[in-house]
Amino acid sequence: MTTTQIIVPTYNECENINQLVLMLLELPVDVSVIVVDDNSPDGTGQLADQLAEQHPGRVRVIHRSGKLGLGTAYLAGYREAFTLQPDFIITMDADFSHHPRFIPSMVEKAGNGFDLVIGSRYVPGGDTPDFPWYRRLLSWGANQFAHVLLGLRARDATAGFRCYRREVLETLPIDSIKSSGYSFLIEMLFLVQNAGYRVGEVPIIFEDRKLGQSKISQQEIVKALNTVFRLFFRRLSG
Ligand SMILES: Nc1nc2c(ncn2[C@@H]2O[C@H](COP(=O)(O)OP(=O)(O)O)[C@@H](O)[C@H]2O)c(=O)[nH]1
Ligand SMILES: [Mg+2]
Repeated sequence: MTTTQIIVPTYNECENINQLVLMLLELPVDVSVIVVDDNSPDGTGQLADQLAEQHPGRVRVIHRSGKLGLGTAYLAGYREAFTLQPDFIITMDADFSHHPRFIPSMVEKAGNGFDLVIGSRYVPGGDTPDFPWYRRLLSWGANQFAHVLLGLRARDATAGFRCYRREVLETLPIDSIKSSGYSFLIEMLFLVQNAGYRVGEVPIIFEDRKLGQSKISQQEIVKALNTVFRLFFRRLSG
């Protein structure tokens, strides 16, 4: 059986973290979990420590001093995962928008020759049932930019629910990525596709979080546009 490390960045997810980690550990795939907590004021980091104590070897926690952003949280998680040499590395939100039930199909596809598998809202079978029209429009617009300006082929270029082949991640110049949040995800996909790796998507139903609050601001969208233009000019200059 293959091994998978799941990276879960957290900031104030005390209502979600316990249930999420327990659900992940019960999946019919060999997974372990790395929580990257940015000193959440609500005590998520302590809850994660308790989970690590209860499940030695299967749950690890990286504590950072304060809210340093999603991009660098992923990077810290990757670095820890590299030391454990799993076959696959998954990233996901802690809020159940990325539901654990989709992980087996993502891992299966990654095992069938795909270097990156995206848990995708925009392939047949995927959906965002809770999105009001303006969020659909915004998300559609962001993907149009990514497709037209950057030539990205994945239908869902901004999704954070991803399964990478570990060897592929290790070859990418990820430490050079400056952007965070949605921008980070677009830049990662840009690197993967341009290195000639194979990208696949499996459908997911993306439900809005029931507990806790979103930490991603509208400002992130503007930053993501910035990133798209920066990468567009990099693409133009070869
Ligand atoms: N470690 C860390 N995690 C973060 C940070 N910002 C957001 N997160 C986590 O990253 C995931 C995505 O954030 P979320 O608020 O759900 O964004 P949204 O899904 O775009 O609304 C969640 O698990 C958050 O707890 C951060 O600065 N540091
Ligand atoms: Mg979320």
